[in-house]
Amino acid sequence: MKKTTQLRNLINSHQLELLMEAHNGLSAKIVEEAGFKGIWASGLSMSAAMGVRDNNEASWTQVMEVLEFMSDATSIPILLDGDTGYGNFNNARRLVRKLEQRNIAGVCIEDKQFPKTNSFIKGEAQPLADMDEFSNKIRAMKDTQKDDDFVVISRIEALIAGWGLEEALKRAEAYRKAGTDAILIHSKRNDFVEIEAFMKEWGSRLPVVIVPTKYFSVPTGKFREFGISLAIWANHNLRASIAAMEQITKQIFLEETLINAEKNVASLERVFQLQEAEELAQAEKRYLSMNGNQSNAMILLRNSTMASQALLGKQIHQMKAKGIKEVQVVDLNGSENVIPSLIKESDFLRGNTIIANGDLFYKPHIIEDLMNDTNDITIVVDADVEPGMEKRYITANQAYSKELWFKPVQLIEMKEQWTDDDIHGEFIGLWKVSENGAVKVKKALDTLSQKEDEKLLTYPHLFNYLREYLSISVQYIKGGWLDYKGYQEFQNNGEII
Ligand code: SPV
Ligand code: MG
Repeated sequence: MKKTTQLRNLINSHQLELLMEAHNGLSAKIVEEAGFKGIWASGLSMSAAMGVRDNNEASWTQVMEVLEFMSDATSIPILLDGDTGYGNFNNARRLVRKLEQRNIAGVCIEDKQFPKTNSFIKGEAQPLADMDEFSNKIRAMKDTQKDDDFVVISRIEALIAGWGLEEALKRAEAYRKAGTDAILIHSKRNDFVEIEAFMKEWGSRLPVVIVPTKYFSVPTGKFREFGISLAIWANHNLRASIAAMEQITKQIFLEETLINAEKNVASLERVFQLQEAEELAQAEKRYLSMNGNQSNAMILLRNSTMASQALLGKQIHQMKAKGIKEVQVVDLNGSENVIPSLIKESDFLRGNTIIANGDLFYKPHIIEDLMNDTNDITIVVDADVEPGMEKRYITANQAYSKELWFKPVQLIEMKEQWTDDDIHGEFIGLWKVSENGAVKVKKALDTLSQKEDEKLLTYPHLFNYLREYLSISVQYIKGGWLDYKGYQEFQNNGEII
């Protein structure tokens, strides 16, 4: 249902409805999630959140920017606190046009003069708008709206300014005649006396809206009893967030650590959830891999020394040059073991994903061949291998051969130790998964991490497990690459620039 229609239905529902304040996209989302049927875009709260006063210090276009975020973030209607309409009838009717374009369901304007002041600051001293001029402003707004359901509410400040009930009723009637959809009767008393008196006289000529900020102790049942249509909890998200921010800021300032603060803040997961990060992840799966050849890459960075950073830069550059659009660098924070990070970032494995150690430097054809490979899982193996330390040796169904380069080669086993007779090469820390391969790898990581401490898992664990039910193809190379140590040696000799 259109947002305008939703708001109109709330106002005409013949029962008390409740709006909750929001002042940005985030708070608007929270209001919708809680179950409220509508949002009050409070002038006080939006201005305070911007760090300025509720005196039209934020321009109406700045307010509009905030509203756009709020509206995009939610599907329930937003009623804008439009202050005085930001000028005369002409400004107010332009406001209506712009609000409709941004899918804002309605606006409430108050019969004060621009620039206004918040009603709870020296209310008596505030000049009211001329009643006839304000009525014409309402007419101009109603004449301008394109959508019949767009709501224009007139807020009467006569009680705030101390002009009394009679003036309030006179104005309400004038605004009704001008075509307003509802009357907001405002009071700064801490009881319900003024509103009660107004309601008794007003009856049900038009729906009535209230803002019980100052008479917060009046039970909601009383609003129902007197036939109020809409009550607005006008500033409580703003005030709650001020209290929360002050508390956490003070705590972190005094403690100079996050140790105790962590439990007092929303989790990062909650932040991502409110931002709907998962929706983007799903969309990426759909739209980023449309072209079967489009690859992404994940680089696992073990340390962040200068040499490592240089290699990383080279590798990213090379990948981008080969058309890999998305390169995700995962910092292992000095850990030698890549598996826990692979598990953590496994969402990134999605098809045509290249996984590379950060400390690699290789000839461009190596990555090109890997990108063009269509097998589910392919590992790059250097056939030029000698016994040595810290290597991932492999045994394949076929040794490297100049003549038999076209024959498919499959992994038999990956080993931590050299064995004399059957080593066919060394895995260089560069591999690729297809979409199907990505699913299998994720499953394997899941199963393995349930069986064993993930910190103890290594590439040999992963590949030897996978090859039991899936063939892992081997892309042989002969040299043409350097790791971190090799790179450093040459660099020290001034031979690589
Ligand atoms: C607002 O929320 O900005 C309002 C309501 O206008 S009040 O602050 O009660 O005037
Ligand atoms: Mg306001």
